[in-house]
Amino acid sequence: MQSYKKFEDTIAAISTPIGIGSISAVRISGEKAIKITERIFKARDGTSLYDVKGYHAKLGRVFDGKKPIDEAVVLIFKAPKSYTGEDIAEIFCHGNVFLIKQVLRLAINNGARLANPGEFTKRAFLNGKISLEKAEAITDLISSNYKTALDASFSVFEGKLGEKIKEIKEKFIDILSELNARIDYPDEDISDLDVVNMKNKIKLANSEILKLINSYSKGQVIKNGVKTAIIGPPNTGKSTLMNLLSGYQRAIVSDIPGTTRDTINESIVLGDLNLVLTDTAGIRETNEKIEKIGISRAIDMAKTSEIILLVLDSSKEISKEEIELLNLFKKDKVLIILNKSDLKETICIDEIKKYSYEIVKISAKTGSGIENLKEKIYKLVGFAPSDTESLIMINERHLDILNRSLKLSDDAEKLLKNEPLDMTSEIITNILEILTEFTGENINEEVVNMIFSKFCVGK
Ligand SMILES: Nc1nc2c(ncn2[C@@H]2O[C@H](COP(=O)(O)OP(=O)(O)OP(=O)(O)O)[C@@H](O)[C@H]2O)c(=O)[nH]1
Ligand SMILES: [Mg+2]
Repeated sequence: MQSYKKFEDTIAAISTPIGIGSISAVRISGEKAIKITERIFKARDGTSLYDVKGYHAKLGRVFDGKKPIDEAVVLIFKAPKSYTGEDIAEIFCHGNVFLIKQVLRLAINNGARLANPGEFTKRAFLNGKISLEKAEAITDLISSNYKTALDASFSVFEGKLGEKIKEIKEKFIDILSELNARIDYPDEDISDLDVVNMKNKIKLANSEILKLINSYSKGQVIKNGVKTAIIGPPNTGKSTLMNLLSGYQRAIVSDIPGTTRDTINESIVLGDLNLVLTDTAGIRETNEKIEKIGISRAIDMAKTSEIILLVLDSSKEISKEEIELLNLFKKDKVLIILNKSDLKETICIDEIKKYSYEIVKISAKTGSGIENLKEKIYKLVGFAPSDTESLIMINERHLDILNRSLKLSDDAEKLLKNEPLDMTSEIITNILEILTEFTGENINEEVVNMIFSKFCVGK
């Protein structure tokens, strides 16, 4: 049976975005939630909120003293059947910023305290309503800018990562019990430890941990997008490509070389992959002051990007400057785009092939070759569309837990010999303790506070 904590304060916050909308909500949670709401809200049918059952709503009016300020719906949740495990009243008003702030102020004047960031979810965690990794998945979910990141955090929220960790823990428990049987009952008639078999079991658990750790870099890619610079000489069609990928006329396109001066950013979705694109000034020798600044920005951008799309004009012969560009960057982050494939090909492809970059032919003007481009970008990033279907870790704390576990588990595997088994047993016990940090069962208060401080107010 879950025991529920009694928090002294009843907390309140605006739970909907601050802005104009059809409704806004104030959430009040704690022992006095209903008492406070009863002071500022009167149901139209005269029912006292104390008599309203959990999961039931009442239509009525919110009062500032004797003055009604808005018509509202109050939704009641009764402890322990609520998000926090406490009594909760949610007041739904019309979506006006001043109005909802006034309702919050009324709740506070009548005995609630303003909730800290993440405090509702923190109470839910401390009341055993959700595990820590699920609480974290809620922040990841709310802050996801991309659909794939949203899917990944939702699968953590649904408990998929928790299940995987449980499986790994069971593997270690199995190993530990075999070791401990021999340590605790040395005189009993138990067969000698099969060291090779035991090492294999540890290796298997290791490989499961490693799989999750490896998914983290993919998690970062889908969470933050891949920083991608579009660079190349002037007039090769960089801005045209930027516009094609963005789906609208983001950058100015013209046949005058040197059109783009500054860097231009746009986040785009390419199939299942998110790219943070930067279109840059065409690189060439120039004495023009502003253009020079733009070119140096382009080079800086290329250096700090994860991948570079180097756009060349395939209808022209390759220039000395282009050859210099080909020498400038690391091979594994560059994709050569031979643009203007709708025109007659003049560029000497063999010359470019010498540099052993990946090459793709497209026409940014007609859109031909885009599917090919997408595949080459996936390849360059090391991303497969099916990746989004497997379990992906996106949270840094989870990564840290798994890294620490993996290190110990490696040690355990190396250390394991026939005798003595005590050391290995101790290490495995440690791993199990570390893995428990996932759900937050044995985690200290400071860490809990740090995790919830990253939440937004009202969640
Ligand atoms: N035929 C053809 N023309 C293209 C293609 N892509 C771009 N262009 C034309 O090439 C010219 C230059 O295009 P931009 O996209 O402005 O080139 P840019 O590389 O951004 O040029 P700067 O900003 O000056 O560095 C424009 O007239 C475009 O219409 C293409 O695939 N085929
Ligand atoms: Mg341009």
